[in-house]
Amino acid sequence: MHPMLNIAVRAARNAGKVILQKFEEKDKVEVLQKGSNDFVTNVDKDAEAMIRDTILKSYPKHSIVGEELGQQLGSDADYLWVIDPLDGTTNFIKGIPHFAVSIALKVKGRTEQAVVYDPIRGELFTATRGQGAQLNSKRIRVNKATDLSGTVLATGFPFKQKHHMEEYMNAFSALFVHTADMRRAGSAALDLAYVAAGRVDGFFEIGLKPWDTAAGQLLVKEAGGLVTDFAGGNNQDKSGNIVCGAPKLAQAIVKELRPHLSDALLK
Ligand code: 2AM
Ligand code: CA
Ligand code: CA
Ligand code: CA
Repeated sequence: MHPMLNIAVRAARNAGKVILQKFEEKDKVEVLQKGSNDFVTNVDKDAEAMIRDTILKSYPKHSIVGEELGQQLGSDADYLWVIDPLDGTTNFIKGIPHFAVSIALKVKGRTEQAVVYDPIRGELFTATRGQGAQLNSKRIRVNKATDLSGTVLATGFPFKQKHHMEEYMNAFSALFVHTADMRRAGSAALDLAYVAAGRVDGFFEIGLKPWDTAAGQLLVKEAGGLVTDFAGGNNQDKSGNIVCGAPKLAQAIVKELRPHLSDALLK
């Protein structure tokens, strides 16, 4: 295992311990509200601090950006760790055991290492660019679906962008009729990891942040999948609008969604 992936794994497991401990003693979780449906807890922050400490202990010059504690530029800006300490906070708060730690390392802007860790199930998804993706050290691959029939797709609702709800629902309906079923599990990082592992065939969501998808995108690509935006382009990092699956399936998803989406989402 690459030494930097090894550190990412250590950081994810350390954060997972913090999260699990608090999940079991729920009364120690303080819920703070960032927006009308945007929650954060002391656990998100503690887990992010744990990840930062673990990374900086080994790589004190590296830079880090995370959802809760913002960006911390080290003297080496070529190495940027992109972290979501707790992806699926709403599930965590409600007591739904489905959330993850997501850690990616970008070197000069390109993602080289990725970890998505589900502490409840003890499932560790890892990838190094060019070396494939693994679940608990076993090679994983996307399902080789070529069209929508029989597929199960994961998605997320545009809870923060309610102005996009109507077009999302129209696009959803157009796609849904061609699939076997859809899932909305509440952790984008795990949705991507599940695509990589072939547990769902594809995934799409609008308005995600870099820390939601940085690690998951590498997992999907290293598992043989295609990651794209809603126009079939490559702007998903900037727009946060993301579609993925086996290459032909991702294209089939784009083809169904695209006619129902406004220009603002087609990037
Ligand atoms: P978070 O838990 O780290 O905030 C799922 O759609 C994605 O959106 C998750 O990655 C989740 O990340 C984020 N999210 C933020 N607020 C949400 C909400 N109210 N409901 C569901 N997901 C939310
Ligand atoms: Ca959040
Ligand atoms: Ca997230
Ligand atoms: Ca989060």
